[in-house]
Amino acid sequence: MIGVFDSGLGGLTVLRALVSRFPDKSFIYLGDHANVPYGDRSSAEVIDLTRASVEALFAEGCKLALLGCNTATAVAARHLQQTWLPASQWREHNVLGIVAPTVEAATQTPWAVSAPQYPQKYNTDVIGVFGTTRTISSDVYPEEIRKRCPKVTVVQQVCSRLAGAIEHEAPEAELEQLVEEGVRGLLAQTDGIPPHRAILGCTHFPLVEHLFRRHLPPFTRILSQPEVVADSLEDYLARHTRFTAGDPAGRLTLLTSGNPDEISARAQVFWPDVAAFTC
Ligand code: DGN
Repeated sequence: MIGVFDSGLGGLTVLRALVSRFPDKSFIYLGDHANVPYGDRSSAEVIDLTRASVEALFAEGCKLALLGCNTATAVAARHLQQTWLPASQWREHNVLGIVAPTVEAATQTPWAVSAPQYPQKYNTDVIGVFGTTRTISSDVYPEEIRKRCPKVTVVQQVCSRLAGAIEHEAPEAELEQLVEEGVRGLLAQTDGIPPHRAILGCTHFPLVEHLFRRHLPPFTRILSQPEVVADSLEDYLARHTRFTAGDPAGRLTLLTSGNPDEISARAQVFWPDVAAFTC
């Protein structure tokens, strides 16, 4: 079984893409709703909470845990993979993050300098990254992007309240205001030059992608992190069959550290037929 983890509901955007890409695989999702949001927590807290959730997924029978959370990936993935896992009872298991595949996709295709829809006057390589405070302050996106494309300009923007507002079902107008503030903040750093492509570097943000679309110029390409992660996992599973060998086919279990009834109701936006979360 493949475990997918997020601080809350955001990772369901990733899970939805995975379930549709791998209908025969079985997934257990764990949302740490008792502790969401993670974005403004200290690194030590994010590491501890992420490790506890990964252990819970392993204890449920997952051999692979995917951090469907940029904050957890930015802060905890390397520690879990390189320090904690090898010294733990789970050393045959693995933890995957979602930043590397996102960076790979964002830097893969030829630069928009040659894209006809991109106005010549903005002929500069710019990638915009929107994320939580912790993800942005980790600098993981600019560092990883520059390793692959040293000449690219990476502009980052914290959208500190957005994930929490999405999680707690804030009204659309409030969400739009937060998105608009984020886009304005990003453009203010580039003298108004819009990014060629934008990374919604928080798995909650695809739930308001339409609002980012509304406030970003039409020629800015918004990267779909859930699809990119599904592509990357497909490649990984083809090379590492042992993580899913012998699994039951097509099961989906949703777990939460929060209130199962409340979360179940929200998850039905994604899967109307998924009955309930278990704690
Ligand atoms: N969805 C998470 C992310 O991708 O960063 C975290 C949201 C949060 O807990 N603030």
